[in-house]
Amino acid sequence: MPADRALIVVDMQNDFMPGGALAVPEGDTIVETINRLARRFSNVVLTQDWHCPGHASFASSHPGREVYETFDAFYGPQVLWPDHCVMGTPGADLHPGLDIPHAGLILRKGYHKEVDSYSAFLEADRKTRTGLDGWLASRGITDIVVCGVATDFCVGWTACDARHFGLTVSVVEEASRGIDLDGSMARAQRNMDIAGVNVVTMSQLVD
Ligand code: VGL
Ligand code: ZN
Repeated sequence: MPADRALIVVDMQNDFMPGGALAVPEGDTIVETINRLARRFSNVVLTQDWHCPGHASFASSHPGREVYETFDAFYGPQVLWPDHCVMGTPGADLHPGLDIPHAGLILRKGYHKEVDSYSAFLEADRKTRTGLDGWLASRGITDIVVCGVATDFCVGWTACDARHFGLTVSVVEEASRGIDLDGSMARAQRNMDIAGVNVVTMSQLVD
């Protein structure tokens, strides 16, 4: 894979795996596929959803509100999730089967208490940058390939925001899995299409 490309592996953490606090169906079935994919890249970024206790995206932080309800946050609608990926807990650890020792960056996001961050580039206020755009730019990386969980939340938002920063973006279908909450999968596919994200299979990626 050329040096101007990077693989972004999104949120492959225990809490998003079957049995975890916010399980993505079949989330664990893509681990080996991602390991295989990562061997084709010299530049790999791993992301971790990384919330402080009492984070605003947790239903438990809003007395009287239920999990999966939408909350009117200061930056717009926010889905209220079960407590998940609390910083420093085993649920926030990367899946133990992930075998990507050459990953150059582990990027954590969502640690500001009042603001969520599905995207690895921009927090939900749509202003605060994580710094990933600069990290990629300073290495001359112009193309990214995105995989992981969840396709309809963190993968999709990361892919769309990358387009905003002028990157060429592909999402690898068989190396990603979604939650599909109230049509979120169809919505994410539409948004990626509008943003110019290529949804590809592994065999379509050229080395
Ligand atoms: C995610 C919901 C809440 C994700 C993170 O990784 O897609 N989804 N936090
Ligand atoms: Zn989260």
